[in-house]
Amino acid sequence: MISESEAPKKLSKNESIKEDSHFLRGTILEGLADTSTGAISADDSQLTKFHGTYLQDDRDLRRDRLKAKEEKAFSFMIRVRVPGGVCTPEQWLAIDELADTHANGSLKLTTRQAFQFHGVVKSKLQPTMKAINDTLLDTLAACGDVNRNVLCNPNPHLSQLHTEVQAITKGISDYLSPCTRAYHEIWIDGELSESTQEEEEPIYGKTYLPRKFKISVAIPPTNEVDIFAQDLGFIAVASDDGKLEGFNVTVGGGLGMTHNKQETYPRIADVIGFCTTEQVNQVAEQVVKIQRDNGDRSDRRHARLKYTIEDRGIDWFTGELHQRLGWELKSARPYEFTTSSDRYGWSQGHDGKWHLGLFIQNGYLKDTPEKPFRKGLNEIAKVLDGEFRLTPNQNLVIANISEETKPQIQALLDEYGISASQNQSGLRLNSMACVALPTCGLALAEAQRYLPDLLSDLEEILEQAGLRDDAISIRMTGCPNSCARPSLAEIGLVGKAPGKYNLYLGAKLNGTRLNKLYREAIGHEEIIESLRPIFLDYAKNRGEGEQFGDFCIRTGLVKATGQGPDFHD
Ligand code: SRM
Ligand code: SF4
Repeated sequence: MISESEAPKKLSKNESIKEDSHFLRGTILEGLADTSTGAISADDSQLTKFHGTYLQDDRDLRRDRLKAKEEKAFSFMIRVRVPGGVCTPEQWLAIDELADTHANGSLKLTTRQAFQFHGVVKSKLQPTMKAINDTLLDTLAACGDVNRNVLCNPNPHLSQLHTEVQAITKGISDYLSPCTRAYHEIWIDGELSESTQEEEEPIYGKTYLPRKFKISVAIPPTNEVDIFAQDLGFIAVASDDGKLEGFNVTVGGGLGMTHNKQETYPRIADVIGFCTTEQVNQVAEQVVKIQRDNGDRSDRRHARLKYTIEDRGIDWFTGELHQRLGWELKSARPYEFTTSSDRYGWSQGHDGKWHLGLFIQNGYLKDTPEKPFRKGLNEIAKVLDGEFRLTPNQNLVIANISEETKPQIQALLDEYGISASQNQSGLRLNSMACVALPTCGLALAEAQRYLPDLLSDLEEILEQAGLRDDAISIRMTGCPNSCARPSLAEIGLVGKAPGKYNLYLGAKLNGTRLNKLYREAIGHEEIIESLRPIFLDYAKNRGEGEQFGDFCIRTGLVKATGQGPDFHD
């Protein structure tokens, strides 16, 4: 008789949805054709994630709709995959136009260098997806239990290395893209193919991965991509003369957790070795396959690679990887990260081209009469001879601008008030907030709509303390899923209930140390009154060059945290 502990665990519902979906087709097309509702079926809404779109409803309108006995105000969020965040001016213009014609007039630059549209109604979903594909960007695997948008350092000008590494990033993204023809059939052709040719997913198989999978590629000394938050990471290693030699490999990072569930926690990735440039895709494939075969398919809260590694040990993981590769990773090479912040303002590259780092608050672009930034960026796209780069900090780099075009771009920045919007405190320049309300179905509290006001109040204290220009990172999310990576911010605020946040302190600005719980379920005034004495003390008593997160650890406000459940204490 099989004992209870040996009996195979019941698979989560999503596993049968995937299994029965005929490579992600489900009944999506029938659902789209049904005009009696603005929604699609629950099962299909799990499948559309793999296609890059989520069924949502406007949570601000829920109560009124319920009172009026109307169905929820359903619409779709669409996430556009942009490997390494690189987007041509033509693509920018097309995406920008779609925000007005097909969505709610806003554009969100996400923490994974992607675009999001919100408020796309069902009748416009298919035309929008098709129009996105016409731009040569796509949404396949932007969400779902597959490899997501691959991140890369957004500053192309820092060295020759950056161009090469961006190409490798795009290569990984393409290599791990799902092969299903369902995407093309549903969104481009509008009908399922009658072909009886057997379909295959050589890397993922029929049930794809147990859970989402995330990769980023970092180029030291900067860590904008938050490499230690990723399931799989590649840290570029260069020779003394700046030539790319290969990559240190990291595995098992991830930040999502659930309040009051000790068995869920953020985890910093382990560095497990070094591979050459040519070996990158092989390593990526085998890491994905280990997770495909060993990840927990019974409990989606325990299904990320970080838990597979915690449960079985990093030595098991590395051994399994070596066995599958048929060769061993070399020892990891030395590397150093100085910051995970973006760089702002103008800088000139090794080839004479100009690059401009722009602060976009929370990555949220929606024009108002006072801040017509989308319009301004649109006008810039019309004259730009380089490209846009979305950053993993929800900001924007306008890259590869020629000497001749630079004055024109500067004039447009001035005309549309974008230049003036760049004069911000060090805290704001290092802030991020996730979308949260009203669209995110999982939000417990506000984030994007609230952080700007909280920052204004905190800035008064910073001014008083003489800290206005100090780079201190602060990140807020509406729930502990951690979409703005709050556990890696020197000040992390995680929504617990409407108007209430857990306050975490003590991460390192370079993204190598998690923060730790300092106050629980506090509101606006308590957040301010908790931070006030710390800011004042920091201004007065910090050591030479000491960063805020390090100060919080040294002065014993919180203990430096290692991994796992320790985070909650
Ligand atoms: Fe996220 C779910 C938004 C980056 C961890 N995330 C969601 C959903 C789709 C809510 C849902 O499942 O219904 C959010 C949509 C909100 C909306 O209305 O648009 C959402 N996540 C975002 C974005 C847009 C935040 C932002 O404001 O920029 C980011 C989109 C990235 C992209 O372009 O692909 C975003 N999400 C992240 C990150 C950061 C990262 O990847 O570097 C994390 C933490 C890292 C990690 O995965 O460990 C993250 N999102 C989650 C989780 C928790 C996963 C877990 O392992 O526990 C969920 C919930 C889930 O998957 O069940 C989630
Ligand atoms: Fe939604 Fe939570 Fe992610 Fe914020 S952190 S976007 S509230 S899932």
